[in-house]
Amino acid sequence: MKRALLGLFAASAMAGAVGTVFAQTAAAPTLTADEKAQAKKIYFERCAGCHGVLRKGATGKNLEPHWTKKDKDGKETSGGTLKLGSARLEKIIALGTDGGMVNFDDILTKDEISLMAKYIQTTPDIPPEFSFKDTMDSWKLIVPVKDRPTKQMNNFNLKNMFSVTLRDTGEVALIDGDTKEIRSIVKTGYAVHISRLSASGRYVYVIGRDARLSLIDLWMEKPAVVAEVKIGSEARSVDTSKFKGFEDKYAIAGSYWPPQYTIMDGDTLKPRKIVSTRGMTVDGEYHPEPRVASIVASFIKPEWVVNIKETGQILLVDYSDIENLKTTTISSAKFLHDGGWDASKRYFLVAANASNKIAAVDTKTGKLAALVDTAKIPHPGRGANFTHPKFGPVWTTGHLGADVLTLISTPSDEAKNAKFKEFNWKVVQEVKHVPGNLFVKTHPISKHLWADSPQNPDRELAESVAVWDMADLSKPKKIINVAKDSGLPVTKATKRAVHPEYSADGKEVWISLWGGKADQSAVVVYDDATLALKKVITDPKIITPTGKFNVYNTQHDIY
Ligand code: DHE
Repeated sequence: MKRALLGLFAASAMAGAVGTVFAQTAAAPTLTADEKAQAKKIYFERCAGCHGVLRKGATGKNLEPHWTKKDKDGKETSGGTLKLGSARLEKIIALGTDGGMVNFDDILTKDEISLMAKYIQTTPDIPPEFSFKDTMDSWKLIVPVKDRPTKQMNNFNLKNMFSVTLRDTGEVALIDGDTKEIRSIVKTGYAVHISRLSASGRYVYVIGRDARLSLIDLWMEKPAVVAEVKIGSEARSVDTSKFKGFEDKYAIAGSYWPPQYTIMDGDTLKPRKIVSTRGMTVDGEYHPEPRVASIVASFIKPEWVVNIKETGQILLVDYSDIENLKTTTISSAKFLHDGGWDASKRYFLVAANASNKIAAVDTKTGKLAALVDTAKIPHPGRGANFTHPKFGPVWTTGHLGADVLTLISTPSDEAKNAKFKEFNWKVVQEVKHVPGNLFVKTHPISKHLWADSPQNPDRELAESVAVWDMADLSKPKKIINVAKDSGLPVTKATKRAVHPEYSADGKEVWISLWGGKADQSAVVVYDDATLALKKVITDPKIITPTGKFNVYNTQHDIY
């Protein structure tokens, strides 16, 4: 069965068509209360990430009734805009589009598809807000600080522990990087998304799509959740305070709904402050749902870089005095998503994905350093830094929507790299890959650059990763079929090879096989120097592994 190219990350030229007035539309289809409740649930689980809770569009299309319903006279166009209606919507939901919408005919039943086609012609529901009191009421301190160990109680090499997202079971597996044994499986939020580390490396913060934030203490004999809080109803990002003197002091988590970020105490998750992100886009339009995309902690100032998706505003939030919070607002480009530091950790590079740009912020001066045009839909994860033989330090992003990896020259360590200044903030090379890439990765001691392609419609490519020799990128890349290497039985669902992550010593690369919801899957480990298969970590509990976060590399932002 075909799976459209961009999968969950559908992109569109219609993105962000906010507030347009269209011709009078026909009455919306009616739904019973039960149908509406069912459709709302499906929308939250499957659609909101790309199209937005208010359906105003971002990575996915605008899905408001002025566009999804036919006109009163049944016309399918208005002012040059294509109108949809039930039959066309059902087809799009079932089969996807060349524009990037995923096909859902292998996930939803025919009745569910028809229900969703009707639901998105109705006026979007506005979900409730989430106040400071709601956040406080949800807060659970499971093990108070005074009852926690005062030293590490296990003999694990915590530096080389991996927090592995088990997406569809709402858990993370803590896997020992030395022995490859599962040390603990911890219940977290719904469709758990990312893990981040405290500055000390003791605490793991895990955020679920349902905005449940879990704090795991790695010092316990068996690492477990010691605190939990809900920071809204939908979320994707979390980080901690990493500047000297503030280590492990605060955590910050960003929500998609309501659009706001929450600052908490780092060791308990006790809420301290909530800040709304509603406001003006870089184009000067008010946006009611500017979602918080990536957040990263600066090492050179007590600041977080908070990227606001729909408005394209990058916030530098100074946490040195959270009662009197100071924020620098930097205009970049709309649809900010994921990103990472350059090698010097002075510049943060973030994809404005549906704008086909990378924005670079200079966190030393608090100013935009550059806005770089790239190929379609950059998706760096946190990117990959290395020294290019001709262009000096570069930061790399892959693309969901283009068949290249883009290398951007960065000024990292200006004194040492003055001779490369003329290239700074330019795309110095595009390396041929395949579309449907999500993550790239390398390590300071490695000579290899790894890239996945899990969203590629070709099963073989989705199940493989590509590896380049960074000393000579013109050499043919090596393709590794991770699904075949795993030795797991072939099942109906594609086993998408996703998210390369290095071990703490930079000698191994771990790749997840993101298989079907009911399929036992694996994390496959390769030797980075020889590219030989080293170990297949599998277990009945390894279901839908996706992101993996090595403690040391995540703690120090090594990539
Ligand atoms: Fe992610 C990072 C949002 C779908 C795996 N993802 C991020 C970040 C954001 C984001 C904003 C950056 C967080 C940060 O650095 O603070 N992701 C979204 C979506 O809105 C989207 C497109 C749709 C959705 O409904 O959620 C989405 N993401 C996915 C997936 O389907 C992936 C592939 C599998 C999964 O586990 O859900 C996925 N996203 C990841 C991973 C990272 C991530 C592994 C962290 C990468 C890293 O190395 O730091």
